[in-house]
Amino acid sequence: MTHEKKTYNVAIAGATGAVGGAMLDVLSRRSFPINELRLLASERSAGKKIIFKGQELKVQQLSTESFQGIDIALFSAGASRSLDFAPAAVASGAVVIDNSSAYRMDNEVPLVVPEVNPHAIAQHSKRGIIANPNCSTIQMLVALKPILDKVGIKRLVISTYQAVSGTGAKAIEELKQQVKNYTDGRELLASVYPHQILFNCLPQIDSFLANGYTKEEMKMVNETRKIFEDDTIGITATAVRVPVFYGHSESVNIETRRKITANEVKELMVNAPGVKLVDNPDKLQYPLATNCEGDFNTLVGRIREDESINNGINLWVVSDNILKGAALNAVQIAETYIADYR
Ligand code: NAP
Ligand code: 12T
Repeated sequence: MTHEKKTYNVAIAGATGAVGGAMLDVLSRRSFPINELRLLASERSAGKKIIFKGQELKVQQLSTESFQGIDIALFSAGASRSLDFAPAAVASGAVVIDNSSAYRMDNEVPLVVPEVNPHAIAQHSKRGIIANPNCSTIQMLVALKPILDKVGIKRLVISTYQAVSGTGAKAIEELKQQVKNYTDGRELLASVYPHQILFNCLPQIDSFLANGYTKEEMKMVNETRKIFEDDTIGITATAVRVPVFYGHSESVNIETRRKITANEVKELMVNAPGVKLVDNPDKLQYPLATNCEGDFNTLVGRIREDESINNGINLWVVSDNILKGAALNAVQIAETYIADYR
């Protein structure tokens, strides 16, 4: 007798976007066990055809009726769509894996990086929703987890250098247009970002809060504490948009609770799940945004002891923000969910 492998009905809300497109790619590359795949987007894209594994699928308009028979709903259509439609997906019997910021800090919604806190997925039953963290948080925590486990973390000082693809398809287009207009000698137009992004570094990602930080910076503070289940870690961040298409880079300064050497950190990184150590200064090799595209791993390098304090380490962390920062992490959550909780 042959046993058929269990398969699932999967919906993608935001299937035509930068993240949604990557979700299709990741589901295919990882041979996720799909029975039916339902592609959802706005009215604008309804009827559009998308090829998945050689099969033509028609995009449907996202509505409260979209989720009949769906087991897993991957949301990547913006926070307001998650707030409007995730409850309907849950009511239809689906588990929602949400890429937006809508539910991340909800006490009844687990916030998960599978390499870091897969056990939190058990909390999915409270609201039927599992949240995917912010892209900058995810890649940082993949690198920090082995250090946390080995010597503890007291404080983090972070600066990010984030790609325009994090903002979505329109921002990728805006940087391309500015490159083209520059080479054609025409005026550069900015509409997605408040200032020209070409040849610039914008110290603003998402909107400003009353404390002078941006929402993106505070996501790194609050999401890290939630995922590490430790509200005592000191965290301060500056999030910067740079004219890079794909790949977020981060400078991470860590004050550890106990001493660890740079060599010991390198050894941890060699064995860390989801990490690729790229740290050969002699050969001018270090993590680069141009080398992370399409890679499921987070690249870690420039590992040094911070000589200004007793227990300090510096890292340079780079990952494909659309993959580990969004689509891959969401699909990994789905894989752990079906393996352990279904
Ligand atoms: P994008 O390229 O702009 O794509 C947006 C997607 O949402 C498109 O498929 C769009 O469909 C759909 N959409 C927009 N308005 C809609 C509506 N009223 N009803 C139904 N669908 C609608 O953006 P993206 O980069 O893929 O990001 C999408 C979302 O993912 C973001 O808003 C954010 O919440 C989340 N995200 C999370 C991370 C993270 O850090 N984990 C990173 C990036 C993005 P149309 O084609 O019909 O317009
Ligand atoms: N503003 O999902 O613009 O919280 O790069 C992700 C990326 C918000 C989020 C960005 C953003 C999120 C960005």
